[in-house]
Amino acid sequence: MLSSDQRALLAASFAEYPRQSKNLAYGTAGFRDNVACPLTSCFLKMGILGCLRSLASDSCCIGIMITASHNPEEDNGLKLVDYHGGMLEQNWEPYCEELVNANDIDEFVNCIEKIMKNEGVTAITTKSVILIGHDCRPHSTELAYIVTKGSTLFGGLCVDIGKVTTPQLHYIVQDTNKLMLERPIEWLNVPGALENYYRTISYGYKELRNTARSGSSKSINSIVVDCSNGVGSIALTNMVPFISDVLKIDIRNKVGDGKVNDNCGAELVQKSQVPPCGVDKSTDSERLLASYDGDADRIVFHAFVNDRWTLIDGDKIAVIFALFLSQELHAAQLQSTFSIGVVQTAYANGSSMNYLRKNNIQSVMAKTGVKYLHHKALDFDIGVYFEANGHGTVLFSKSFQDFFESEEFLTHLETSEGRVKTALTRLSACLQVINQAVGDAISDMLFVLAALEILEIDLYQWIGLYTDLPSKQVKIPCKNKNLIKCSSDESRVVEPPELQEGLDAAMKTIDMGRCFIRPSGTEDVVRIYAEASTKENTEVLTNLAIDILNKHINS
Ligand code: G16
Repeated sequence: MLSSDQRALLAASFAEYPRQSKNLAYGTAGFRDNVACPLTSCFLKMGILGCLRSLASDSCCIGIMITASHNPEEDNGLKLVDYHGGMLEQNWEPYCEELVNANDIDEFVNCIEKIMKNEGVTAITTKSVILIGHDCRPHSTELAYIVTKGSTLFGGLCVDIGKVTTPQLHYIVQDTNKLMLERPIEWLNVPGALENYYRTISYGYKELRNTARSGSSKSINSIVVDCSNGVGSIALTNMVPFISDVLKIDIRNKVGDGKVNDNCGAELVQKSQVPPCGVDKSTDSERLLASYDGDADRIVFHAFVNDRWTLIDGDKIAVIFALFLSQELHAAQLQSTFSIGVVQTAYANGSSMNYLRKNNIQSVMAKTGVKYLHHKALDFDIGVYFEANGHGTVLFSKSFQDFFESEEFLTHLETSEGRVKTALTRLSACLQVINQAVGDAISDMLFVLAALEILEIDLYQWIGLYTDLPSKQVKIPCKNKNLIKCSSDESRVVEPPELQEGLDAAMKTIDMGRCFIRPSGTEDVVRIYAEASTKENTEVLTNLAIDILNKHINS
């Protein structure tokens, strides 16, 4: 299917960027490794794959984000954004692995031709469109250039939109493809799409706040944000002019202040349960603090209150989202028309699950990884999904969105009064402030602030909604993490069975003990999570789990 000229071009690039020394796996969120791997060949090939995906989806644009997100600055990677704005469809992941791990030019070309045949791409044309975004790692710009090379080699129109957050790229891909159904590709307007991102989200936030009871003493009008020395500081700085009249944002750990994710950011704060550098008990006491990760698709909150530092993780964010949306759905009298549910993972603290249950909010479990949570959230009309690490958003079903865009809704809004009218206005504003494409630290932050204000829940009440069971997470380097296979929601180890038998026996000895082990999909480690009735019990259970892991896998 490929012409001899095309084969010759591919062969030249294959020689210029030799294959990395080891096999790479498409993990929890794309390819990710130390740049010394080297990753250049992988990036070139993903530029080509992006073209194939675009050609297979009627020339819709595809996004490629250069980032290793929460990983150390020395790592890099890429996340592929599919034409609908979500993560790459999972049936394309094996193609990615096959291309990236092709040993020679023949395997490489065969794989391209197989994809073309399977996906109905009859010829390589100039009709593919790729949008590239990148984070602020020192190597990201060069890697973005290599992706561009791969795409242009395949005749693709490749637009490097520069330093953006991962959720901004998802948003722009989603937005652009909606418009491209009606307009030709020449209309592609990246600055306009970015402007639309800031305008829409800030508009929705302000609309929501306008419906809050005025003069509430519970309003949170200022926030300190740790941007993990990452690209989130650029996006947040750009958002400030849109909202500075109602919210004061104090940005810490900006690009250039230090290495990406070094001693700061959502991953450190949530996993190690410590405050980041750049915030201080003496100056930041009793204030709401937030931490983004390196590409700003995660957020957790925290605060120095009553003389101690407290984490407010993704579970507590999910609870506010769910309480607010459920309250408004009922107030709008739409609870029998539209369903609502929350998707969490095995990392969700047991107390958050109990809290949701007590408040009659349905919650279900998914495997770790946004792509899995996203998929389950589609089962609801309002699907809130959140990982404890702060990655999450809300998905609204097509029928929900259609209703709020319909003539019927406008009439209903005009004729309704009082609490029903307010609830309809609020739900409609949620469609603006929430980035439905993917978890977004900026959008999540603004939504949660507005929701807290409307619910009249202050910082102290939010922290006290329920008490987290003491928990601990550790990561253990492992000789071969792939020996471990887990159940579909990753709460149990399936292989080797002795590992789970050991964990079951350990849990029985600990009051309210729960723990699980799973291989990471983004780092070369195995993760252990443990929770129990007390901090001491959690420590004991964690150590038991480490011993069991070492005995069965690392010995
Ligand atoms: C990615 C995924 C998240 C996942 C995290 C850790 O986050 O998008 O869903 O929770 O990796 O995954 P693992 O435990 O498999 O290493 P990010 O923000 O790093 O892209």
